[in-house]
Amino acid sequence: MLTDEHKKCYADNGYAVVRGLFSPDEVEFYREHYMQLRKHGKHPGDYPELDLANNDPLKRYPRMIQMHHWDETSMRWMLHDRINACLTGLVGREPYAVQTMLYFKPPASRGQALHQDNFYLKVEGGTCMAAWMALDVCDEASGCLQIVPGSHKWPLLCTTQADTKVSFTDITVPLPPGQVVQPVLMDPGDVMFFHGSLIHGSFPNTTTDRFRRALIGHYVEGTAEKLGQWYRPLYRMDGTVVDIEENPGGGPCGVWVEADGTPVIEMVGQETVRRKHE
Ligand SMILES: O=C(O)CCC(=O)C(=O)O
Repeated sequence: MLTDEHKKCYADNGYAVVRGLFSPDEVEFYREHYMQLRKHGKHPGDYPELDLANNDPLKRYPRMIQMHHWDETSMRWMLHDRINACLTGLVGREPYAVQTMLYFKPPASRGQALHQDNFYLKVEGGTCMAAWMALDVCDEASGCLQIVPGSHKWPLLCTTQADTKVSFTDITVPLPPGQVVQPVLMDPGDVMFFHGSLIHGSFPNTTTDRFRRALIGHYVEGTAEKLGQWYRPLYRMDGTVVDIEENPGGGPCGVWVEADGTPVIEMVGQETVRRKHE
């Protein structure tokens, strides 16, 4: 399942894609399950708020969050043995589980501006990690994930205003001129695992007929000492609850400056505190 190549890619680049971790039948089950949940109406934390009469496709198919608080299928997926084996194999220690999300990303919907997840989760003594499972074909037309390989070695950058015509969230991080942003092409059942400082996001779904659904889990490295205030309960991978000190945030963040003609990050800013993707 997890190879030395995955481990090397995670260490060097901040991500690893495990192909076919879930079977076509399993993926079909999850797709159907979440489409049914979406049809049942509003759920706590939907973003943006559900509005079936709205022209914005994201308002007709809002992202769901923290489904494991009320949906047993989501809890089982978040704590799944295969996900745990990959996360544990990548960093050498079992993580804690903290968040689930389902992106429907219907045709013609906006993406999500580039960001670092640990800006939100505020893990100290380690970082957060994501498991991002494709439920549909994810290509550039449907708005696949976009990443900056190696950016997991950067500190948290100070955020700036995002273009909300192409992103459903309103903050982003600046990149130095010429920085490569790489699409990650994925098939249903592939899972990408990534580090909490990896810069990632997605562009709009420009297709007229394809959803780009993704089931996502967020985790906290087992070494963690602190976690942002909105992320409770925190679970061990056996489903028992664990407590951890609260991180109020507001610490230093990095801005790009030029040193001898080369862009470098200086920690001269101060973080704002935001709940994930609000
Ligand atoms: O699925 C996407 O388009 C973006 C997901 C993302 O950025 C995240 O889960 O933090």
